[in-house]
Amino acid sequence: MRRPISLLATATLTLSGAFAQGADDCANAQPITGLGPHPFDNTSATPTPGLSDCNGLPVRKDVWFLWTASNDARVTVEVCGQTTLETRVAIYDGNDCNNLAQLTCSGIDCNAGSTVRFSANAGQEYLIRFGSRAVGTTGNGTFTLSEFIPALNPNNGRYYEVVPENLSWTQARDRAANLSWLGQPGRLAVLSNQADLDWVVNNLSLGRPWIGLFQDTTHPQYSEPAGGWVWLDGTDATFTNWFPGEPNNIAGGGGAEDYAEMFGGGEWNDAEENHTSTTHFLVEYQANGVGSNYCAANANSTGSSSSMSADGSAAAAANDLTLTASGLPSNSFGFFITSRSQGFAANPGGSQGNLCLGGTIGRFQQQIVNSGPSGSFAIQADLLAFPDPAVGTVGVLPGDTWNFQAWHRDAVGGSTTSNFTNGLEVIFQ
Ligand SMILES: [Ca+2]
Ligand SMILES: [Ca+2]
Ligand SMILES: [Ca+2]
Repeated sequence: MRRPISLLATATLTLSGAFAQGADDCANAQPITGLGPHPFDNTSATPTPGLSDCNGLPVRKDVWFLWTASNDARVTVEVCGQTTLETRVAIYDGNDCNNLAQLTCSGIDCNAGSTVRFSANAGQEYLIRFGSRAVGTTGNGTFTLSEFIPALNPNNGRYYEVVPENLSWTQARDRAANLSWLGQPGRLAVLSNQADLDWVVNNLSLGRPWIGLFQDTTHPQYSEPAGGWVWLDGTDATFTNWFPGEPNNIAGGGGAEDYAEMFGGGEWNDAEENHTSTTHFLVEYQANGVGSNYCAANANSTGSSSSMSADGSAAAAANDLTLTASGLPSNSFGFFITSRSQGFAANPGGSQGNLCLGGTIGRFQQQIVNSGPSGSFAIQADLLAFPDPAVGTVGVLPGDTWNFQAWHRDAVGGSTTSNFTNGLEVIFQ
């Protein structure tokens, strides 16, 4: 356990002023709370014996803070632009200096400073450690604690976050899986259609991140350099956005390149697992949606399949349900259909897609919608008036199960056809 700060030690520190901006020893870490800027100064600091761990890089002449989180949050510790000292920062879980559990560490993100991000829980303590990168250097500055909110892509309901941490692809994959947002686990981003890729390129500052794409050398279509690439959701990479000349499977050290990174413009490169130039990783959090998908969709003219999702509430009394179809060809007309029964019919009426509904199928027919440039459309479904051909409209009741799909126009090889999203089952409460 961390030693309690004695009154004598506190008095000594205050009188000398030497470490008023961070304590030299972990055991006396300076308590801080709240967000915003905090000063640090390691001018008179000494190294922590035997502790130099920042992904194998030293944190020299370190000073320590003990921060208590006031609420659950993703928290960024930022030093960029706030010091001229080349710093490194490491974050440890809890206050046990004899058994330090490092959460994250960085030192790569800007010329002098660094940025790290970690998940904090209300009331818990975290040790923040600052030090110099280079031998013989010290200095001062401020670091800023701020709450980080992942960005919502309204087209697919997923949240995205570029994590500033220089890990191998495998480490990044595992780190992402241990993050969560709004109760949903993270994963390296699956960018399996143009719309999802365009959104992250247009809305995030990407740096140079790993994405959730790798080459499965046991895949039946595996061949170098382009065969057998698979997303972390288990789907084959049918849509790709390789940088010209990539993938090339030519690692700097002569090794294989089986992991995908993304450049700032959104193009991909195959890289070796421990590619140190890949300084970030892109995490997505699953949509905090209503219902569960069933029945696979066929690929449409985008090269990928479209998907059906719902947001809002599964409580019938709330009458708050938004139906969304995404991953569609742009500027295509479509509408939503619903039934109490699931079913399966391949290529109904010459469609390229699969009908996943059975029984009596109703169509939200006043609401023909267009997918526009984003390739998605959505409607607010009125739970008081669901379409039912047998009786006109019916109200949704608690305990009801309803299934949804979207039909849409598509253009394949110059001829006009149609396709369907996958199915979505919602059990109302
Ligand atoms: Ca120290
Ligand atoms: Ca390869
Ligand atoms: Ca390459």
